[in-house]
Amino acid sequence: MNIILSIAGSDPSGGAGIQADLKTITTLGCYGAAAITAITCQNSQGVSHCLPLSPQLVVDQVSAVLSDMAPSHIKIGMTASAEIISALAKCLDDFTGEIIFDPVLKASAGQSLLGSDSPEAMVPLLQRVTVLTPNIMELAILSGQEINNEEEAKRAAETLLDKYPNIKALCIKGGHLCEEKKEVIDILLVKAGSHGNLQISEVRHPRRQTQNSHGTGCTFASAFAALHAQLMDYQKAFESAVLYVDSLLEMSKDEKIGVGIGPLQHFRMSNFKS
Ligand code: PXL
Repeated sequence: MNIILSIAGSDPSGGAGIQADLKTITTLGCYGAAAITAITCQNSQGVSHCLPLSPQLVVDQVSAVLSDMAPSHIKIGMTASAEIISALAKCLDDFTGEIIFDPVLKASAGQSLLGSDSPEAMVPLLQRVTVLTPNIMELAILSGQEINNEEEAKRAAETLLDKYPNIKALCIKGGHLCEEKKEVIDILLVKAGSHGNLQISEVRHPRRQTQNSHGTGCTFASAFAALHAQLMDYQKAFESAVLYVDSLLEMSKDEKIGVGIGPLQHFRMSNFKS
């Protein structure tokens, strides 16, 4: 039995954040626990407010879970404030399992979800986590490098992997790269062996035409965590997580929930085989 703890913001419309994480973890056959960093008010049309919880309340939720059960993996999404990031980095110091960090900076509709204008606020967690799952915009901001193509994306990822020795694997979600192309390229970089040689691989898949894509980033990182807990291999977890999200986008495209960018329909995925 694999237990995954998600630490993320709440999306009351159920599309992103902790709600998407728990649906993903559940349909992939793991037990999901959840500690909330912030309450957002949002729906398929955008985020109207965001209230970060106090760092102590976030840490107390995490401690309540970790003192009672033993998650093998922790997935972190929206962190909401520089103070929550520092407090989380400190409270996860003794955790020895994998920590998958989706470094959420903005909602897809553009609102800041970091609560700080400076991506430097993320440094304490970047020093602590083992897997990073940025999209192209997050990768460009965190590395301080411009990204217009696949080669620049790999270079930016290498910069982060050099800078943060604890990060063992970095998944680049390529959906926002070359958006005019019919194909999406997702890239995995894994530090292999004691010298940290990099193994780089990619998965190419068709770009899905759909209005229902809210929560795709949260879902990918949670799927990676749940699949890695079972497969114990970065490459296999990456390939399977890409397939999970791609299948979910396809299966969610016809029915609309909400009037804006609709959510994914995780309940259609209970037969997914990794
Ligand atoms: O997908 C980024 C994200 C993460 N977490 C929460 C969100 C969003 C996007 O809206 O609301 C809570």
